[in-house]
Amino acid sequence: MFNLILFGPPGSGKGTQSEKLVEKYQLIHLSTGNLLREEISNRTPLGVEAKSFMDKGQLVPDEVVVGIIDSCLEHHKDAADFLFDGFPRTAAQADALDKLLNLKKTEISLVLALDVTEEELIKRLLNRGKTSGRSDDTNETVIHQRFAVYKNETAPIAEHYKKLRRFQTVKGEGTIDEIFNLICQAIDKRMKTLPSDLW
Ligand code: B4P
Repeated sequence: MFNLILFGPPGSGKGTQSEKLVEKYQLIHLSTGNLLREEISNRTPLGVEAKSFMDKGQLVPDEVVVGIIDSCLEHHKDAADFLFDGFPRTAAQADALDKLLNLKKTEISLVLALDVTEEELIKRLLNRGKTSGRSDDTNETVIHQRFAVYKNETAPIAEHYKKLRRFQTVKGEGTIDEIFNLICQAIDKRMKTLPSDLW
């Protein structure tokens, strides 16, 4: 089994690179951002609740997001390899993910963090906001709030994966293909060090 976390601040390219990675490595893509936006567009009660947090640049409460991931893992009971995109984002989510994977007798194989300067992130998000219809991308105050949440709540969980020697930083600036190649090199290297019956 191979379980990858794509880590990094808002706009670092997690979603963009995930699309290419799931195709190349046949991973099941679990993006909490996409799953939440799906709830919003279906106007479910969960979506209405999530929207009120996302529009302000805040994180959706842990129990909501962990519940979504739990049911997705349950839905893909027989699947082996997962790509977690935008999850975990808090220490409580990282802890919950360890427990959920433990129940499946597996664990995180690798965490890849996309490294992008704040200046470039702002440029990308405002640019995406022009076409995506995402209200959290059009307002620079909300974007700064998302960066603050990332620094305070998400970035610190890197330590958990560093202790396990599963954490690696990848340059997240350059063309999409250049970054994709760097990510693939890191994955291929890690796969070589895992016993073949584990992936
Ligand atoms: P997400 O959907 O995860 O989105 P993101 O972090 O803003 O963006 P991502 O890093 O995926 O960027 P992308 O590839 O699209 O989260 C949205 C919100 O949902 C959160 O703020 C939060 O409220 C909520 N949420 C999600 N998960 C949660 C959780 N676990 N717990 C609680 N709340 C949660 O790239 C951005 C733009 O850059 C795109 O337009 C792309 O085209 C462009 N781009 C990408 N790579 C590029 C490159 N190399 N060069 C130039 N442009 C590039």
